[in-house]
Amino acid sequence: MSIPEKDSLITAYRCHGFAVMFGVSAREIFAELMGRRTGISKGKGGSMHMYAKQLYGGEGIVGGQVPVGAGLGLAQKYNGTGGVAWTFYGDGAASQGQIHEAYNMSKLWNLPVVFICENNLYAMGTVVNRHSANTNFYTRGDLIPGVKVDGMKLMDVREAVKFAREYALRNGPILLEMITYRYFGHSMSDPGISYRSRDEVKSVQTERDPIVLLSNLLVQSGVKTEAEILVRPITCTPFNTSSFLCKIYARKYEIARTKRWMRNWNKLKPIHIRRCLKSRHTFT
Ligand SMILES: Cc1ncc(C[n+]2csc(CCOP(=O)(O)OP(=O)(O)O)c2C)c(N)n1
Ligand SMILES: [Mg+2]
Repeated sequence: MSIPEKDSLITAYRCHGFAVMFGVSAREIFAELMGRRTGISKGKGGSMHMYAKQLYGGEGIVGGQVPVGAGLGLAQKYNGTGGVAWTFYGDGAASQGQIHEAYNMSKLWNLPVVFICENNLYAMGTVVNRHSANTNFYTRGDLIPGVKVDGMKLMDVREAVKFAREYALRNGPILLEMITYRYFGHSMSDPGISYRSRDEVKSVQTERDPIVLLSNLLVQSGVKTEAEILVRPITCTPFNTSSFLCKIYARKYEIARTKRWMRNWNKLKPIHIRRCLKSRHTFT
């Protein structure tokens, strides 16, 4: 997946991965989680509110980001940037009125918006068929075409995203429903097993997990052998500088050691917080 610099993106509260993708360092993310002023939102946003250039959050109000996403699409079109606005929301948000208002205006003006419904089958303590009459979220955009994608298959996601971007630029909005799964409860107060069985979670983890599926694909297509795929223990420490990444860790660690906060950390096991490798444009 490759998202050009000019594209904008907005999502709900599960935004850490997007922050990394838009170049925020792991250190700024962790600092934000700890409420520190060195965090990406100066410690005032916390887990749900992370921003970067062209990343518009991180929004805690379920569904509230979707009309803003349509607005981002309007901005892209008005300014003639050639970019698209990626607008994410969950299955729990998909039946809100404001989502449908956003669909309507984006189709009326044919805005370059890719709506992505991350259907992980559960909202807050409830399963999709208890809150939605039509659980085929990709069909719910009225005149907006929708595609159902297996969100657990990396290559499927990649192709769908590529197609949707092209489509949105030429024709206006499109809706992707990514079928995925939530392993954990909704939040810390939800153990995640009162509305589903442990067996269900286990079976997805063993049969449909994206890492398992990608590994199988690599083996089946002869790109890697099973032995190469086997997970090896992480041997990278600041004192083992055998690889490129380890060299980066070591350099960051040496710089960090000169800082006062790090000296106070000496009692703790060293944790190496490196600037995450910028992943935008890394994959094509
Ligand atoms: C307007 C609004 N109503 C209720 C909540 C409380 N709430 C937080 S998350 C959530 C469920 C969202 O489910 P979904 O969109 O499927 O996202 P998921 O947690 O599965 O990623 C609810 C009801 C909220 N944050 N905002
Ligand atoms: Mg959900």
